[in-house]
Amino acid sequence: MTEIFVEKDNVNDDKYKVVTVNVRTGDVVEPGQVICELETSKSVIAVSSPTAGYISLRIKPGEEITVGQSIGVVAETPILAEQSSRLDDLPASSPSIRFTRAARLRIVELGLLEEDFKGYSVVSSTDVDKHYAKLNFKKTAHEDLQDIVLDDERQNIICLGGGGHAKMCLEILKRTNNWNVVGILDGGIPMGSNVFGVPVLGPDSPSNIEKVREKGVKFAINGIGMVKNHKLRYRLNEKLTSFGYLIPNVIHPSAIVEDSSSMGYGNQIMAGAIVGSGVKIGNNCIINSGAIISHDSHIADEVHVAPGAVLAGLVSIERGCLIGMGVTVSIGVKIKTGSIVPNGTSVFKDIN
Ligand code: JB3
Repeated sequence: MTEIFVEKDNVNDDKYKVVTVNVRTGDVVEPGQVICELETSKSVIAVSSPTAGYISLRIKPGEEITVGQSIGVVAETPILAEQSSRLDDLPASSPSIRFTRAARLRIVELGLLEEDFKGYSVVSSTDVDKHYAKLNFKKTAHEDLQDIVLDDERQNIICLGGGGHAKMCLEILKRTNNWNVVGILDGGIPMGSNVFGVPVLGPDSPSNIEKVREKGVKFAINGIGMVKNHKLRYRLNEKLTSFGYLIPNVIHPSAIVEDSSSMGYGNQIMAGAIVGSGVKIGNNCIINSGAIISHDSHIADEVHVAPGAVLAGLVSIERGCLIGMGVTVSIGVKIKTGSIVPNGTSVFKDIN
């Protein structure tokens, strides 16, 4: 990612006024392409893109900006551009740690988490690179991922994460027999080990994810659960799609999914779950073991309905909710975006 700074145009001015902004976040730019124009005390100057890539600018026409200020970045992928544009709106993950802007951009770029820097007081981009290097991304016997064994008969798929939730997903993939899981990317498990016989190939660094894709693996599964790792699960979904992976729905053979129901992609329907008539499910949801979603309910994207939760008919669950184990939700109730409903709760009225 290349950051774009406002350069000094003349000795007098420390501030400029933004006259025009010629691009929108996510647009593709070429080196030298004029991305905005700034009014100085003497003239109007053009600011051009330092390199090619996907742009994200954080300035608006009429705004006053300061010399030396960072006004945006040019990133390798639209997702990185979009993520960096959201950085300023996101509070730092820990109030006690001060991240430089370059460090926050580097964390996004390397697919790390700000939470990884517990114990630091100030984090610079050098600290981020050092931390990344420590994750021995470089010196690995699996650098070229030569352990990957492709299968011509079945669909080849890569799994991100190798913990409890991933194990449940791996067992469903094995049962449905259409899938050859080529490996697991998880930096927290020793490389060269295996989970249910599936080799752990290394961490999910952008280069590893890309290499697996280049080997012809089109499909990926997000094996990270959604109890404490919301952000991580979202980010991995975005990462996978940004590298062009298809994320299939995975349905345990013992689950009941009525024909009249519909769902998007990347959903995981676990053992004994019931998806009733006319139910609509978005993308990247987990309907966990034995959960019941009754008729005509709507489940938006990135929702986790935990084991044994029971939703009556016409229930609406908005994006990013966690419905705890054994929760019951009464007919027609609406639960707003990002709500966490604790285990065992009985919900009789809307959660706003
Ligand atoms: O409640 C139920 C039935 N299942 C829970 C599930 C929904 O959520 C389960 O009990 C856990 O609470 C949780 O499952 P998950 O996410 O598999 O958690 P855990 O067993 O702790 O495994 C997390 C795995 O993610 C570990 O192997 C970590 O090394 C790995 N991990 C952490 N950060 C990562 C990253 N893997 C990748 N690829 N990328 C990361 O950034």
